Amino acid sequence: MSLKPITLWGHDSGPNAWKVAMILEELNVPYTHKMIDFPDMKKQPYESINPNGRVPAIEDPNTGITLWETGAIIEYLVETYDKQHTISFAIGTKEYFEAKQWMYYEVSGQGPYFGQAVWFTVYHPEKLPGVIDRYVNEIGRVSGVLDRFLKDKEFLVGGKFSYADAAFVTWYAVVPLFGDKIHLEKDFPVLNAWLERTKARPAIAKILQDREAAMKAK
Ligand SMILES: N[C@@H](CCC(=O)N[C@@H](CS)C(=O)NCC(=O)O)C(=O)O
Repeated sequence: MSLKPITLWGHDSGPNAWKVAMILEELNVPYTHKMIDFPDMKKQPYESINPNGRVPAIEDPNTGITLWETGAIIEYLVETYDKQHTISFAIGTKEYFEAKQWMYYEVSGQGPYFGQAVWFTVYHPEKLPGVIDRYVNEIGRVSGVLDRFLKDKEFLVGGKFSYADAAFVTWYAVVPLFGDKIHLEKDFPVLNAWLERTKARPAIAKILQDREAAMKAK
């Protein structure tokens, strides 16, 4: 069956929509990645696609479904378009639930902490060292969890690459902003090797290149 392209609403530098692009690319599902600036997300017509005024959101002409929130979108994409379970797991299996566990950890435990660490380090008008420390320390804590769990494992779930691994990649690109405070290679070598393994996949590497090109074009 030939699929019509899914519209993916994203932002050139924001990490979240690029996670969705990785999944679409991995699954070979056609899509059009439309960029929207932060102020325009909080106005019509975009607000009728995502009332939360953020990206990502998708509009899927094949099913008539519009969705927002990265985790919900990724679950939808794999359950709709990965019937062969190339990057996901059969419904109801142990691995199916474990992959969800890691993705929920990513959307609630990685994204918000990494995002606030960036906000308070780079954008917040006052420098609040206690707040910066709190969020940067959380990056260390979350990274420690992954580093310990991945010891002797190639990927997070079921011994194969899955959407759960892909979900963590883009937020790690912010780590250089914190200078000496976080050294992935030195402090979290297992995590670092897993990120490199994941980033070496052709679909993931392509999206990271697309993101760089979109940021440069801005
Ligand atoms: N929980 C949301 C977070 C979405 C989010 O914060 N996206 C950022 C870009 S990566 C955004 O749209 N920011 C706009 C803003 O903060 O005004 C999700 O995972 O989809």
